[in-house]
Amino acid sequence: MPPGFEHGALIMKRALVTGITGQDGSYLAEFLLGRDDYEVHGLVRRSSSLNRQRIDPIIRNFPDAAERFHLHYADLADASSLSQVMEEIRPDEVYNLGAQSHVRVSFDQPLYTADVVGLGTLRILEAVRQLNRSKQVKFYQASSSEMFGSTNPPQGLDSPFHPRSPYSCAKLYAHWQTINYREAYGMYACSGILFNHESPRRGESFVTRKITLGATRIKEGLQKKLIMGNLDAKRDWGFAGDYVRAMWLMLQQDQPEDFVVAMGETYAITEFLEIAFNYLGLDYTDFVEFDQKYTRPSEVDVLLGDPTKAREKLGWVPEVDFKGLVHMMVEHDLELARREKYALGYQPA
Ligand code: NDP
Ligand code: GDR
Repeated sequence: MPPGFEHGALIMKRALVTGITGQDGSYLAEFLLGRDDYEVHGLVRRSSSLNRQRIDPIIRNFPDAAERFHLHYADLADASSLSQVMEEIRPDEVYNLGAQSHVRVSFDQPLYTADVVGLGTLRILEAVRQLNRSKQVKFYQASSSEMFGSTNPPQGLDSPFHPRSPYSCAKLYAHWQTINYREAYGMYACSGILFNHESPRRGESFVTRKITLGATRIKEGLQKKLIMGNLDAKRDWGFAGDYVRAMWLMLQQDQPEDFVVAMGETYAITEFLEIAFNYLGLDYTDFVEFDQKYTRPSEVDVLLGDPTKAREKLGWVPEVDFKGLVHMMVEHDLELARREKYALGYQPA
């Protein structure tokens, strides 16, 4: 009988995803629903207007979404809401992706960031521990390459941590809490240390999306300049759709372990700019200007991950390379810019 079947019937697993409205949450939900043997439950926060653009297509694209895709109100800042949802859903797998995830913003809101990213993880770990008394729940923590901060590249599982922002200090706290729950309570808990991953669904204020939105709007005559911060930083950038597969693979192993997920290549922001603008027949140096307000009090200069363990043990292979990622994002945002231009009354070419 194929795996996932018992007495001829498909056994459904229940996944609970915090941060389902974010970039990764939306890709992970699609990936799990695409497998047929998952019911996906996402946590959403109450806001004055709906913020579900990334997950709306799921409801359209999966005909059985009404049965297999469910949203629940809860907040990582509110322990009682987490316990309540955990009890109600009784998930098999929990993916903790919710966070105030903007590094620059964490300098403006350090306490809030520490609460949601650091204590929020502890709150959900506690809710999982309570449920673990009656069933085995597997837990995935979205840890970050930012935890390596100023550590010399390449950064891997044996590298020391040196966080450089309130965000990364909070992520490091959550990383160690995850490990401690595994060691103290025997919980199946994994920390995935993921390097930067991007997509057309990336938030508009992260550097890659800011570039592809800016370049395409400049191309269509909707914007004249692109104002940015430190262009010397280097990042190891991959495609978010590839990275959510690694999260799932981590929870399918015999033993819970931590993994670094990265492409193993690093590029300067100027290289991202060059590929994006060149694709549109433009030279970025004609349009990019500097503003101090986009810099950080302490910067992470170079990130370059070592994904050897993820490749060897999980069999994880990314499908989109750096150039393919930049082109995918530019093509998507060019279409958006064209639609914006058309809506403003320009005639389509
Ligand atoms: P996003 O910023 O796109 O999404 C963050 C999600 O967290 C949103 O759904 C947001 O909800 C939710 N959230 C924020 N605050 C709370 C709260 N108080 N309670 C419950 N949910 C909350 O992040 P990504 O998808 O890019 O990243 C996913 C996770 O992976 C994050 O934890 C991030 O820190 C981490 N990470 C990301 C990397 C990357 O390169 N993308 C790399 C390494 C780690 P809402 O829509 O309501 O704001
Ligand atoms: P990062 O991503 O801080 O690596 O965190 P971001 O895209 O914000 O910055 C990358 C680098 O670009 C420089 N930079 C700018 N950044 C932004 N946002 N806007 C600018 O105008 C700009 N100009 C230059 C930054 O200084 C930085 O060096 C992301 C988030 O997704 C985290 O949640 C995640 O944990 C890490 O990636 C891995």
